Amino acid sequence: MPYPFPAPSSDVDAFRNVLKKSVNIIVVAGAGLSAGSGLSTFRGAGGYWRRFKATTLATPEAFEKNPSRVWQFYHYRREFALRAKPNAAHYALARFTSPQIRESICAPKSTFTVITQNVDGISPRALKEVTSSVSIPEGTHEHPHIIEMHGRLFDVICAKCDHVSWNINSPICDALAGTEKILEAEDHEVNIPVENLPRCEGCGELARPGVVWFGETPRDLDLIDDLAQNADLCLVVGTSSTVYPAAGYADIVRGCGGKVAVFNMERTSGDEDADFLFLGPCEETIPAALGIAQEI
Ligand code: BJW
Ligand code: ZN
Repeated sequence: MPYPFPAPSSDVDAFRNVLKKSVNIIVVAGAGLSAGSGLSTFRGAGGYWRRFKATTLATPEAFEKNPSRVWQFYHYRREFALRAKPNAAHYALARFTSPQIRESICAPKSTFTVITQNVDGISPRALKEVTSSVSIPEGTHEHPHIIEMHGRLFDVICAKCDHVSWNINSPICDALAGTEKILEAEDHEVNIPVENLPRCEGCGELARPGVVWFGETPRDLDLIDDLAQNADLCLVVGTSSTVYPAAGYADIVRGCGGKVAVFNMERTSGDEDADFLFLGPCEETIPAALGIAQEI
């Protein structure tokens, strides 16, 4: 046997045999899950907005320095996400949430949780859509079907009093209207006064997007740790596995004796340790590996 582990397999039948024995299954998803819906990823060629690296705008410091620019970035992404449609990978994962569908594919009484780093709200939307055709029990606070660990684009949080409101208005405020069409240089940058940016519904102070920036604590970490420690299979879908703590969940699963399957367009950090590696667009590889046809 090669040292330290054999190379990951891309054998779908072998993967299905593992699924058949799996009781607690988690997915750790990233921007690549929504790439097939037309959304940009964070790293690589697509990871720029105007001339800025997306990751440099996803920080509390960037917001403090230039809330107008950061709000324009998030307004652009809100507008895009609102109009984007779930792709075949979102739908396959949503359908897999149905215990009836898993019954013939996984071990009896299996559980399935999608832990997504994405803030675009497309996975919850796909889940809502498929519940009209497949039976899915309501998720609960303790056992949600989807955990949006980096927050949600459509939550707006007060930067002062922490009041949270769900807001899908398009545009979110008059001053941001049309700025999503400005795509290039700094010359065209509109500087919106803070009083015209989104404000807290409660206290009227400046509000911010309800997402988790670098240096902030992701949501539901205790719940996710529990899920990872008890998982016997982890599907790592469309993430570069470079941002922690999400990048560490596959290791936790493996450390507790579970298996890991990576679905990505390209080789990513740590995938050599995975049991399975399915290279290609996840909107093709996920439905194929799970054996779930798109029926929506
Ligand atoms: C396809 C595809 C297709 C394309 N099909 N595939 C060591 C340990 C712990 C923490 C740290 C550490 N070192 C540093 C830290 C801190 C930091 C960190 O990890 N930094 C790294 C850069 C090193 N982490 C944090 O600050 C986090 N907080 C934290 O650690 O708090 C402390 C704490 C921890 C634990 C307990 C208690 C306290 C917070 C991280 C927040 C990240 N925020 C962002 C922005 C969110 C809002 C927004 O969307 O704007 O999250 S940054 C950005 O990166 C975003 C993403 O969710 C995240 C991950 O990116 P993702 O999804 O992987 O995207 P890409 O672009 O990198 O990859 C896409 C992949 O898809 C590629 O591989 C493509 O090939 C692939 N792909 N098309 C399949 N069709
Ligand atoms: Zn407030």
